[in-house]
Amino acid sequence: MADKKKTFISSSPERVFLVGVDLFGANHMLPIQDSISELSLLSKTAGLVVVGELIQKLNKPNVETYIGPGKAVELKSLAEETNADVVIFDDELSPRHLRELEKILGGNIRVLDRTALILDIFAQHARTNDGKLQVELAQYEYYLPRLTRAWTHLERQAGGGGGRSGSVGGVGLRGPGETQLEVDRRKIRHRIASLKVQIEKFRSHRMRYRSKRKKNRLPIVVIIGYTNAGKSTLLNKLAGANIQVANQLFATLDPTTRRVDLPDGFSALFTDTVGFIQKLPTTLIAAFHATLEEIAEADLLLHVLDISHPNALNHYKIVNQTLKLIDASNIPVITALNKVDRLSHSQSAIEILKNYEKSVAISARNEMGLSDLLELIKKELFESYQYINVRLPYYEGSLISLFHEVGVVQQIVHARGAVTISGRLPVRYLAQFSRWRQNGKILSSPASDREDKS
Ligand SMILES: Nc1nc2c(ncn2[C@@H]2O[C@H](COP(=O)(O)OP(=O)(O)OP(=O)(O)O)[C@@H](O)[C@H]2O)c(=O)[nH]1
Ligand SMILES: [Mg+2]
Repeated sequence: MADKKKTFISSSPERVFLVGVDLFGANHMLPIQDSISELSLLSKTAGLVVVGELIQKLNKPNVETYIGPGKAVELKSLAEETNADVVIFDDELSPRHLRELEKILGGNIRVLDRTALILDIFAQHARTNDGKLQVELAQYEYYLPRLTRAWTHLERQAGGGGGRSGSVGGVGLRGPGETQLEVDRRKIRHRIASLKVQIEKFRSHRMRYRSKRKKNRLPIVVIIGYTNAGKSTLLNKLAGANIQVANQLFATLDPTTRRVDLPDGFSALFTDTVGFIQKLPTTLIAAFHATLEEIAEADLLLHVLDISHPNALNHYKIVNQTLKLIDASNIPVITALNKVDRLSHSQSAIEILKNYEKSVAISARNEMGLSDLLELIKKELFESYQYINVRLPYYEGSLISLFHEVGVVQQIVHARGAVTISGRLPVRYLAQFSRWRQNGKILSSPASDREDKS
């Protein structure tokens, strides 16, 4: 494969002009101004400079130009006045919208939408080979129907280097490099097919790893939440992990799993995942197979919410909505209300807690509330465990190992061809052991017998 990703050192960051539409009657998850502020943060995360914004109230989007045609002309002059290289719309634009808008804006200003911007950030932040392949696939699938537009960009760049910054790999153009986009649709489809095969290989590898993990039977807690809520910070603190933390959107793309010790000798596997955001197209969510698979396997979801964010309640709803979209709303959830260190005294965490079911107030950064959180997680995961004392003959080897796999062993005594185990088991396994149950405590073993304490 020819050099797929070029590195571009641009002399100055690209300048972007943001456009939002306040659609009448639409079910907005965030007020339009907040949605634009988020788009502005996304732009900064992508390394861009925001030079202006425009919001239009509309009953419905214009079929050709999304905003009204008159507004589009106004946008052109505003973008030119502010020396913008790129105009970014807060909503996903159809290929037709993109074509028409580019016609109006002329050859020097590119038009992108929120999805393309997020894809660009993903392309910059993907670390693992698997993650990179998934982002590349999502980019091709997004750009395939918009290929004419990509062509015009590339032609322009080939003929003397893009916008003012001269950066050929500007926002929305990172990832699949020129060589990939210069080929025809057939070749791109071919690449998509080959990416899918490679991604499938990673997937089956993960499945094998997972079934091994399953055999290990440690419960799985998946950390989810809005982007920038503090998910990675929390896992770093709980497990001494070393995941990159940043005051950026989508700092994490690839799941990381670590073992975390819970109170009373229990433990579980915790996985950090990609954050959610409003207006995230389902096609983009679908690109995150690895994260989705993790979520589907979870025994418990740990929803991290930045309670100090002015839109916290909206973020909470958006995450729950996304869980529904990906069919994960039946998995039990605990909410960690994070960043309480940033709350002012007037915002009593106790008052806020009342709004959320099964929640704990924490500060991941300052390690506040973490033991309460772990206690709640332990309860949620293990409350169905019951104390049992069994005497298993050695020929019941598979039951002996099952106890170790699924239970929490407190004491083991080997004596006279049998092993006596006391400890806790998930209720659903009790029946298998009932035949070997004994009452009372383990008798102290004769001196000749080996004794293991675990
Ligand atoms: N004040 C305060 N800041 C926090 C706390 N926890 C995390 N942060 C900050 O919030 C920002 C985001 O933290 P991350 O852990 O990267 O958040 P994330 O949810 O993993 O974000 P993405 O991976 O981008 O979705 C960083 O600047 C953290 O230092 C907290 O308890 N208090
Ligand atoms: Mg993260």
